[in-house]
Amino acid sequence: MSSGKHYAKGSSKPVLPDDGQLRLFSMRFCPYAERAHLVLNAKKVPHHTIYINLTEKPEWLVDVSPLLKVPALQLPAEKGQPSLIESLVIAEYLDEKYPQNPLLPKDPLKKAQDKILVERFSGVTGAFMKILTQGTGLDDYWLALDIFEEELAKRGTPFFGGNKPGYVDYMIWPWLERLAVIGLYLKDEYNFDVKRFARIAKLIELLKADDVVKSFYATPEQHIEFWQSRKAGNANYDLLA
Ligand SMILES: N[C@@H](CCC(=O)N[C@@H](CS)C(=O)NCC(=O)O)C(=O)O
Repeated sequence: MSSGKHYAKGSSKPVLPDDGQLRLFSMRFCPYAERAHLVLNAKKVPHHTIYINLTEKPEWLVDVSPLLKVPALQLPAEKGQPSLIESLVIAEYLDEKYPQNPLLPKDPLKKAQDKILVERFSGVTGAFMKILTQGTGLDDYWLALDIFEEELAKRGTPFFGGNKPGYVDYMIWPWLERLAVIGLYLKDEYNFDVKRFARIAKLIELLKADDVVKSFYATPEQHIEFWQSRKAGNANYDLLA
């Protein structure tokens, strides 16, 4: 449940039904929060979404997110109604708590390897931020993405999770969704090499058709519009509301 509108400073805390459902504190264009949306949707876990204006944060955000970041996931059915933060912690918690449609492998080694792979994705996320904020870093982006192309070749499956999307696929998807944003942003300088990234290109196509991904998708044009509004100092959080 959510109107899609972002709560800002001065707003009173939303009054939600006392139904024990999980509460996800999010921001519509945050790739880290998107991870949590994807896992909740992959497992069809009923939940409430509370969108947060991150420029003018509501005073009550600190009650659920001590570092004032999203995502934060509040667990109203647990004693003391604790909250979790950090997208990867949230994803792993949800995967363990809701065993339907498991995302991480059960085998401890394979599970550790998937988690390492997602850690290594920080090369891509770091380069992405640098490109959008400083206009440089495209070569570093491709070098970081090489690791993922090679790993898909090694696994020999369409998804990192095998024949269906798994933990790695959903954890990296928010940035794959935003790959075309780099194209819109850098225009002629953008040199995505379909041969070098044949498997990643195919993975993007497959994931775009995945119902879970479709449940929380924004177009490159929408992403760039949000990004430009943010850069101009008046972030349009409610662009899709
Ligand atoms: N490591 C965190 C990163 C979360 C994060 O940086 N979220 C951003 C929005 S995309 C945020 O809340 N920024 C607000 C701030 O830093 O004040 C995670 O994986 O959840």
